[in-house]
Amino acid sequence: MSSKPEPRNRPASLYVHIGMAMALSAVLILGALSAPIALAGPDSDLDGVDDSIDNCTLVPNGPFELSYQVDTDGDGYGNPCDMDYNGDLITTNLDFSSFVSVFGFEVFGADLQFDHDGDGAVTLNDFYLYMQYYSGAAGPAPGPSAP
Ligand SMILES: [Ca+2]
Ligand SMILES: [Ca+2]
Ligand SMILES: [Ca+2]
Ligand SMILES: [Ca+2]
Repeated sequence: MSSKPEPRNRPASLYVHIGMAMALSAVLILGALSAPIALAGPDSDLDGVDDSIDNCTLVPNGPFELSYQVDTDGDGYGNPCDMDYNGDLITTNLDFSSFVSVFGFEVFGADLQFDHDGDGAVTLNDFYLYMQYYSGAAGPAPGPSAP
């Protein structure tokens, strides 16, 4: 009678190990999904999104920003750097008229294109951002791809 008795807690400890392995897997998967996009190219605005896939390469709108890569009108330029609302590739009084029509309001749907800072409303800060892109009738057009 020298054999040892089987440990009684083996099944419970097995479940603990399986549980720990599943928890570790979940942490690793979530970490990979939430990590900034790391590519080999430059990140000019240092927002954590590589220039090659950044829709505002000179305006921070990456994963560290509130407005995170939102491009409401789907033209390839993110809302923080796209003040060309009518798509004529120049930021003019025509765009400003559209901006004024929603100024001071919370915006939804297509009107989110006027919310350049991504806070859900069109306010003075959005106006300030708009004016950084405004070009007069005779000046060079910054257009939606300008910094
Ligand atoms: Ca970037
Ligand atoms: Ca856009
Ligand atoms: Ca325009
Ligand atoms: Ca806003």
